[in-house]
Amino acid sequence: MTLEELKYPIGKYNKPDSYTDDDLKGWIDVLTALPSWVDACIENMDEHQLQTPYRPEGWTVQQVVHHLADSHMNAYVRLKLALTEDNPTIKPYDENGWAALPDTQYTPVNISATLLHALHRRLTTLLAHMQPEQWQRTYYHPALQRNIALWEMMALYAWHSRHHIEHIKSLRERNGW
Ligand code: NI
Repeated sequence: MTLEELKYPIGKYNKPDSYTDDDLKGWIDVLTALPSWVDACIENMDEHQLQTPYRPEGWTVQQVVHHLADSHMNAYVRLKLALTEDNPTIKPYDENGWAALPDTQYTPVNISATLLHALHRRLTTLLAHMQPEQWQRTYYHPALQRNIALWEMMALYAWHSRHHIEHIKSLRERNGW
């Protein structure tokens, strides 16, 4: 496998131009399933396996799982800001910096798995009660320098969920774990 294939096992994120109700449902289904996918893909991993990078120079399995929690906590805050303020400017964060902080190193991976269950329960409860017009609400992403609508946000985080799950699954497959 090339480094690019290891890095982007499901391909890079492609911004959709539009969406259907079925697309939305599919993205929300992914976000609903993600915590259980995390449980399944780290099941029975030992300490050595959890500390193995999913690719050369890449994050370890433990860092990937904690990163999903970091990223999706930020996403949840962005969603709530966009639902309650007019096109708020959100705060980007240094994801590699976060992944290098001591909580990522010293917190057992199952803590973030549990966190993701709780977080995604609140996230998907909120999503299930969105009014159709609320999907058009936006936030401004200063690093991307554009507005992101909430429907597109769902496409992005559904991709993000599958992207990182596949990192762990493909590492396990390659190693016969
Ligand atoms: Ni990520």
